[in-house]
This record gives sequence, structure tokens and C-alpha cells, in this order.
Amino acid sequence: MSPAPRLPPAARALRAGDRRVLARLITETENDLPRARAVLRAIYPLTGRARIVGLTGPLGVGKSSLINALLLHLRQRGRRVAVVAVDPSSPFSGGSVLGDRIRFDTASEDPHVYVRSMASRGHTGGLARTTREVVRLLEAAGFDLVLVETVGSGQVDVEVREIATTSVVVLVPHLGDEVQTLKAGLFEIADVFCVNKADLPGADRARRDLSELAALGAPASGWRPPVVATSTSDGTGIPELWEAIEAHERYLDESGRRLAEERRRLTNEVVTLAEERFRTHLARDRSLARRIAPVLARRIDPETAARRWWAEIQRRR
Ligand SMILES: Nc1nc2c(ncn2[C@@H]2O[C@H](COP(=O)(O)OP(=O)(O)OP(=O)(O)O)[C@@H](O)[C@H]2O)c(=O)[nH]1
Ligand SMILES: [Mg+2]
Repeated sequence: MSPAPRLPPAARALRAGDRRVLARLITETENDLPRARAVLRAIYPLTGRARIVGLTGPLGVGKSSLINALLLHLRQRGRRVAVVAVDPSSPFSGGSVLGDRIRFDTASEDPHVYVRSMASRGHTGGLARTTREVVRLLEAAGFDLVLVETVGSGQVDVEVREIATTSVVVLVPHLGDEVQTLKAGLFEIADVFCVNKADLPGADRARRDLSELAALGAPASGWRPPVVATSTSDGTGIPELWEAIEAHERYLDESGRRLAEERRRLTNEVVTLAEERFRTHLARDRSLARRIAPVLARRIDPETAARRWWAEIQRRR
């Protein structure tokens, strides 16, 4: 019978846990190089099982600090974990946030932790794509738990839902007005709310307000996002935050939502990739100038021009 599918050498090294190969493949993926493409194709069947936890929220609310604290918590429990941070403005200490009581020296020296930062510079809407591909590389390298910190163009990155299996929206006390304006959007994104900096005044109030909102927006899905208060300064709430994330992952399995969500994400991914191809193809079409001329002369309107073009494309097939 057919042997196991043959993997390119770089993909085999990746699976064997070679970190230099992993690092190089991530860079090549960021730069969209052909070798990374080939590896991504080859490893795709090996992916899809990882827990991907996205943390998003306004600037400076403590996303990186929370990831450091979660890293520490998870390593104490023997979990292997990878971190992807998009454009972090603050460095990761690799889990040594709680006064260095447990140190990983540097994250790169702990074989069970991998931390990678990615620059969003130069990306135009391709960030979710690259992040997703980097997560797949990490999964092929044996990480079945990946934490992703994202910064959106707005205050909360809605694209996190296209990447993460559990999305954590991080807020801080006294975000009252912002929460009001973000409200609708927030509830579409958040599987878990985290009120960080709970050591500051107003944390209880913020937690109550959010809990009430979460109860009001009683979702059809059967999952009500829990609200967890944390403080990375003293570690308060970190085990509870992790428990809330795990509870959501259990819910995905028990309710059958995991597959539905994966279908939604992959549908969006394929449609987006196809759109990019169409767009490039259309923009390069030699007929473009001829089609624009009558629009420019106000003889036909843009919508009509587009509709005729589309009709011609369909006839040609
Ligand atoms: N009082 C208090 N300060 C905190 C807490 N967590 C983080 N901070 C501080 O908040 C600041 C921002 O923390 P970061 O972890 O860099 O926040 P971030 O959300 O990753 O920031 P960006 O990546 O720049 O959006 C730092 O000065 C942290 O020391 C907390 O629980 N309590
Ligand atoms: Mg950060």
C-alpha cells in the first residue's frame, strides 16, 4: 500500500523538532517564499487539532504580561506551548514574570516553549493569513497549544476569530465608555473576557458590568462568555483564566461547535485566498483600460461596467 506521504526534507526536520528549521520556515512564510509554500502544503494534513488561544484588546491592557503569566502557569503543569505575538511593543520574558521564581532562562532554551514575534509591517490584510500559517508550522513542530497576541487596526482585533479556537478579549477597569462603544463587536469576538489590572480600583465594578452585559447578550450558541479578573502583578486569577479557556475548549468538543467553527474559518480562508487571486487577475487584465474609458466618460456607471465584465468572464468558461 502507499507509504506515509513523503514530506520535503524541511518538513521532516520541522516534525523532528528542529528549531532552526522552524525559525527559518516562519521567516520564509512571512516573506511568502516558495519553499515555505511547499512545506505548508505538505504538512497541512498534520494540522487542525491544536488549541489556539487568541488574546486581543486595547493597547497596554497587559496582553503580553498575561501571556507570560499563562506560560508560567502552563509550564508548571508540564504543557508544551508556543506563542506568536504580532507586533508586540513589549518583550516577552519567557514566563519569568513572577519575580523570576521559575525561570526558563530564555524561552528559546526550554524545548517545550517557543516564542516568536512577527512584524505586521508590510502586510496588507495578509496578517491573519500569515499568522494562521505560522500556527500550522508550530503545530507540525509538535505544539498543540499556541497562544497568539494580536493588535488590531481598531482596538480589538476581530480577525482573531479567524485564527483562534478560543478568543480572549482583555480589558482593564475604567474602560466604561470604550466598552459601550465596542460592546456589540466585543460579544461577537469574545469567548472569554479578562479584566486585567484587577489590582487597580474599579475592577469589581468592571467585572460586574461586563458579566451583566454577557448575560444580556445570551447567545444562541449556548456559550455565555465568562468574565475573569486577573492581575499579572501578583498572579491573581491566572489559574481561573486558564480554566475559563479550557472550559470553552471543552464546550467546543461537547457541543459539536468545534467542527462548525473550523468549517467557518476554513471557508473564510479559502474565499479570501480565492478573492486575492481574482483581484490580482482582474487588476492585470488587458481589457481594464478599455472597460474604464466609458466609465470615465460617464457613458456607463461603475456597477454596469463591473456586471458586464463578470458576465463576459462567465461566458468565457
Ligand atoms: N497594575 C497592573 N499593571 C499591569 C498588569 N499587567 C500588566 N501591567 C502593566 O501594563 C503595562 C502594559 O503591559 P503589556 O503586557 O505590555 O500590555 P500589552 O497589552 O501587551 O501592550 P501592547 O502589546 O503594547 O498592546 C506594563 O507596564 C505592565 O507592567 C496588572 O495586572 N496590573
Ligand atoms: Mg503586548
